[in-house]
Amino acid sequence: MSGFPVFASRRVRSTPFSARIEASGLSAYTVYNHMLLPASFASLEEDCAHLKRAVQIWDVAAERQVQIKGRDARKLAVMMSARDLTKAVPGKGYYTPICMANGGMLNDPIALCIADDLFWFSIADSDMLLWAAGLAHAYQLEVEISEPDVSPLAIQGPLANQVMAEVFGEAVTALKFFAFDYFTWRGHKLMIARSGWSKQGGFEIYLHDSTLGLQLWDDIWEAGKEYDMRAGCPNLIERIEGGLLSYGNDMTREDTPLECGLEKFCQLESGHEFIGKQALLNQREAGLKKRIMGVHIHGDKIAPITKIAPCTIQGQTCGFVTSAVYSPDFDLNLGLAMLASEQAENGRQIEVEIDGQRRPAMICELPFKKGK
Ligand code: THG
Repeated sequence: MSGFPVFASRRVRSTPFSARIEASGLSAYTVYNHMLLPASFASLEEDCAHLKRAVQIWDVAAERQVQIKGRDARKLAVMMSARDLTKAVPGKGYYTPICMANGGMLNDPIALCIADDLFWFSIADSDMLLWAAGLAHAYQLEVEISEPDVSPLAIQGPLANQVMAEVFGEAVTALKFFAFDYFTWRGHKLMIARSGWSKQGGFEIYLHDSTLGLQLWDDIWEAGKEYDMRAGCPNLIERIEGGLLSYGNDMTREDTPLECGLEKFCQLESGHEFIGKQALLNQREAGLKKRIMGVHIHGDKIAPITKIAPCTIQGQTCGFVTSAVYSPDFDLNLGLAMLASEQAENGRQIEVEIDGQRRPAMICELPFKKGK
């Protein structure tokens, strides 16, 4: 990592919550969807341990919404999504890969059906607005594509229910996984979902007016005091342990959802037609050449990797590690790796080269399981 600060600007946008996270122990930013995304507070390890035992408030405004509105909104959303959204209902979110015609992944958003003629794609880090606008133009669809003033704020961790109930009322805790509903706060209608980029459980508030950001933060912060709430962010250790893949890191346009282990989010059997379907069917028929797996990297504790780490088996290249970090709970260096299918077998020994140093490593299934 460079260690140099990142300046905000019109291109590298700050968020409605930036002032608060910067006053709450932020130590590093990353950039996501041309916006600042907090990456660390006390330290990755301390943040991870706290996330697992208490509750955190996350500025995830960088998860931008691509809004598709109009008569053909569903038609476009369906065309873009590997997951079948033809019967998507208002009030539900659907995690879905988005592919190019060759099956390569462009993004892996949560598609939110707001109304029959209104969909949001809560996107990972790539310019999906351009793709949506290009398709709308090419297919002459009756839709408007925009990026609305919507800033997700996540409350994550085992005590999330308690904090949310205090601010929004007990009813919010009845939300089912990936469902959303509307709750009144200071006279404003807020959209809240049970979701978030951790395995610890929690909520995401889709704040629809950035001028309310600081007040919303302050109210939640106040309620969080008795629950040891801290400011946090998607945590590298926790998400690798849980096998949550990061677009741009673990999957890119070079990879298909099948290679990324996301087949269960692709409806290939039904009559659902979407961009990339034929390529995925062909790939499945021909057999996958590579697939994502876990790796245990032996030796001393590593620093998080910032570029791919080549993998070899008896001197032969067999793929690369895309993300890796030391996990205190596993007491192991854990990595995610894109590996040649013929080598991608649980228990197989390989070597991983990190910063010019070769280390022995072992391939394992995802998600990681303790004691294996
Ligand atoms: N929340 C919102 N927007 C987002 C993310 C988010 N946009 C960017 C990124 N994260 C999108 N990617 C994911 C990836 C995985 C999940 C959510 C968003 C996720 N997966 C569940 C899991 O793997 O356990 C399962 C999902 C399911 O079963 O449907 O939560 O986090 N607003």
